[in-house]
Amino acid sequence: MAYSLFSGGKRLRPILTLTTARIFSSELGPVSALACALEMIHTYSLIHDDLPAMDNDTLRRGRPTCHIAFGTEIATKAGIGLLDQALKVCLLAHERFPELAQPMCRAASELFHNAGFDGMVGGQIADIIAERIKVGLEEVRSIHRYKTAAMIEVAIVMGCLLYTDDDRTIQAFRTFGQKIGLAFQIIDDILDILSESSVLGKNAHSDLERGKATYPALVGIDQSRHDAEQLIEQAVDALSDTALPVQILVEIARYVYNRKM
Ligand code: GRG
Repeated sequence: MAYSLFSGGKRLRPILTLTTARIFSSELGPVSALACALEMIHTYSLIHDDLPAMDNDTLRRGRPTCHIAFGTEIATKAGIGLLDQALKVCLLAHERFPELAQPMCRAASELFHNAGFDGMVGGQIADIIAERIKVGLEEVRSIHRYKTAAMIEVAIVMGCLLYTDDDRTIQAFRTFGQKIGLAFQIIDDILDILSESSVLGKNAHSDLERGKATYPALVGIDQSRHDAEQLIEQAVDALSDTALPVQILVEIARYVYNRKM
């Protein structure tokens, strides 16, 4: 669990949670617990995604994948252990900050909702099925939405739920998260084609080797870049009505588009 959790990674999701929270407050203790839980769930998903029965990858975050380092049995348990730990961190934080019990509960339940069958796990199952049948762009977009964007969306939404219950504000941040989440996966698919394992810290060209119907495989790299850029602009637009100091989030959105790993 520690090997994978502390082996680096961009920490994009917890950074999004904390950056969003800082727009509303300088008191980040309670939301930090949620950000850590999110990164634990994300790390478990990477461990399981790399397993021989899944993508069978050997490199992750610049190091041998968890099952290469410890074997499939231990890696499987490490993933489940991180998911358990995420729940424990949320429950302990809930106990430690009783004055925030209600919004913490709402944030944690949205986290586990988006991580589960109605989010990341469901998207991963759709992705597995899509490898066995022919799928088009709409299906690929839907897979991206559940498999990847759901966790990025909840990263942002958790960052505001503890500080506001204004539905319009929450919806603006939610839209921002959904849009950059979709752009993130399109860019990920482009990097899988154009980049190298040594830069990515994970196995490059794996989608090509598996013959996966990715976004660039269906519409080409230029169109994919264009669509990702449009999603980033739509994300930035969604925040523009909030009249909040969102500049750092806007910069992170641009990073999602320009990232090299
Ligand atoms: C068997 C149903 C089933 C699930 C297996 C849920 C799951 C495990 C995997 C989730 C799917 C997944 C790995 C989505 C990909 C999202 C993605 C592009 C991850 C890489 O995120 P980065 O680039 O990684 O932020 P770092 O290492 O920087 O944190």
